[in-house]
Order: sequence, then structure tokens, then C-alpha cells
Amino acid sequence: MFDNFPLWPQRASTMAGNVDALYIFLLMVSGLMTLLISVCVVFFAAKFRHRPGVQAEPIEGSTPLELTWSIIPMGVFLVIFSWGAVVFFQERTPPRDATEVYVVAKQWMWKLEHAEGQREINELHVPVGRDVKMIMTSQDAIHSFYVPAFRIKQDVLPGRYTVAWFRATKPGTYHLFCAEYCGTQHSGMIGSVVVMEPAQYEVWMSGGSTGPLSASGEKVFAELGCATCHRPDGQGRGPNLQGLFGKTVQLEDGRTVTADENYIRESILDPGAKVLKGFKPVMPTFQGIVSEEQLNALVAYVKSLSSTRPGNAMAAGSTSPPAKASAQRSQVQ
Ligand code: HEC
Ligand SMILES: [Cu+2]
Repeated sequence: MFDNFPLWPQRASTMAGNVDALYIFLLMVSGLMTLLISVCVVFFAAKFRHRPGVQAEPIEGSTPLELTWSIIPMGVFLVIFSWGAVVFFQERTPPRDATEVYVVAKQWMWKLEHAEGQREINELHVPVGRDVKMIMTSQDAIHSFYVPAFRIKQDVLPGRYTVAWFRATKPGTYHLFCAEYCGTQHSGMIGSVVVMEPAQYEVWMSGGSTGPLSASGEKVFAELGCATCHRPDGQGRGPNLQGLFGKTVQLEDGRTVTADENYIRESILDPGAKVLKGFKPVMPTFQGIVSEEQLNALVAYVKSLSSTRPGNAMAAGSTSPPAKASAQRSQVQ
């Protein structure tokens, strides 16, 4: 409709329509209120203008009037609140079987690595119609992953993972911006998301992979000696990591936590922060030893050992069947 005068960025994800609908509603409510108030200002200014011989009479309040102007706005605000909450939780909750991409932001570029192993810089190739979950962290300052056409924007912080997801609906190339001022060349920290037809995407995927991310993770796991303590038979000094991801974990201090990406990350960088019940805090920290990329690979590997992630078992190639993995885990616990 507004091809020559675009008021909105393109809508290229399943979220875009929802976000825009809410935004248009907000604009309409604000517009109507502005109109109503301006009309009243002009009307009352004319009607109650000063005239000779007429004296203004103060009034002492009116219950019906006050109820009206309290209840109607409250209703409108509650509509905005619940509608906003629904959209917010949709944006916040990645679907379980989404394809995963690990994102490392640094001054001043985006480094992306697909769970299948493809690496990219400032470019993200995705298929149309598939859920894509991004697991993001920063090597330095705070950045923000922003794709206007998908209506997603998520801060990317050093020292932890944040997550965003989308499902692209239209093939094409879309802007990727950093939306958080992150230093002198912040404005140059831009890239693109290339949405492809599934067949095209398969062709793209088949080139230039070094193997699944979880497989590189398995290598790092062996190289750093993780495997000596974390053995699949549970005979090492550390717990068996089979089936860990997504589980509720009992800690030594009585707390329980969910083993998500951030938990695995923290277990590697700061093992003392959350010590598993029944174990001694003997695991050394790997802070400063593993790079963000190696960390992502380790996280992907530990996830691939889990039965709760069907999507990843495939990517791992060499993992044991889900049922076996969780049985092993429950033996150790
Ligand atoms: C010296 C033995 C040792 C080494 C080496 C070691 N760990 Fe550990 N790890 C442990 C112990 C013991 C625990 C349980 C106590 C704790 O939570 O700190 C643990 C806990 C964990 C947990 C949390 C497990 C759970 O079930 O909650 C993860 C994840 C983990 N380690 C990953 C790794 C990775 C990845 C490496 C290699 C980079 C590694 N570990 C190296 C001994 C070790
Ligand atoms: Cu940035």
C-alpha cells in the first residue's frame, strides 16, 4: 500500500504482524485521545470565554464523572497490558524444536555459528518457515541484535547467554543492526539475514561445514580433559552429563535450578557458583582458557547428550539413543 512511502519496515516473520497490530492500536488510542483533548480545549475555550456580566462558578466534584474517567482508561490500559504481555511472551519463548544458531558479538561484528557447523560473519542464512533460535553472547561490550523486518531486538551481554527467536515468512535479504551503542564503530556493526527457500538453503548448508558444532564441542571436551572427570559410565570424579540439559538440578546448598544454556556456561566458567548435590567442588574453572566459540561448542555438545532435545541429537550424530541417555543419568543421581 505504501510502497513509495514505507511507514513500516517489511514484515518478514511470524511476529511482525502481531507487533505491528499492537503498535497500530497504541497509535490509534493515542491519536484518538489527542483529538478528543484538542477538540475539548478549543470547544471549551470558545464556550466558556470571558463575557461581560458572566461570572464563573466553581464546582465541587462529580462522582459519576470521576468514575467514568477512571474506569474507562483503566479498561483501555488493561487491554494494552494483556495484549502486550501476550506478544512479549511469544517473543520470549523459543519453540522447543527450533534450529539453533550461536551468536558471538564483538566490536564490531557478528559471528554466527549454526548448530550444523556453518560459520558466518555479519551474515545469517536461514530457511523460510523454520523456527530459528539464537543463543547469543558478547566478547566485550553490550550489543543488541536487531532485525527490524522480524521485529526482534535483544541485548547481547558479555558473560551470559541471551536468547531470541524468529520464524521467517518471506525469502529475501534483511538488515541486521547492532542497536546498542558499543564504541566508535558501532554504526558499522551491521549485517544481513538472508532468508532462503528450503531447497536453496539445503544447497547452501551442504557447503563449507566443519561438522556439527556439538562434534567440535566433543573434541574440545576431550582436549581440555573434561572427559576424564565426566565419563559416560559415571565412574569419573564429576557427574555424568548424559541427559543433563533441560533437567532440574539439585544443588549442594539446597537450591534447585534448571540446566539451561546459562547453567552449563556457568558450570564451566565458575564451577563453584552452583555445586551439584553429592559432589565436591573440585572442578577447575575454565575462565580465560576457553574462547567464546569453544564455550558455545561445549554447550552444544552437552546439550546433544540430552534426551529432551530431539533436534540436537540429530546434529550430534554420535549420541546414544534418548532413552538410554536418561537411564544412565538417573543411575548416577
Ligand atoms: C577435576 C574434574 C573435572 C574436570 C576436569 C571437569 N569437571 Fe565438570 N564437574 C566436576 C565436578 C566434581 C562437578 C560437580 C560439582 C560442581 O557442580 O562443581 C562438575 C560439574 C559440571 C557441570 C554441571 C553438571 C550437573 O550435572 O549439574 C558441567 C556442565 C560440567 N561440569 C562441565 C565440564 C566441562 C565442559 C569440563 C571441561 C571444560 C569439565 N566439566 C571439567 C568435575 C570436573
Ligand atoms: Cu554493537
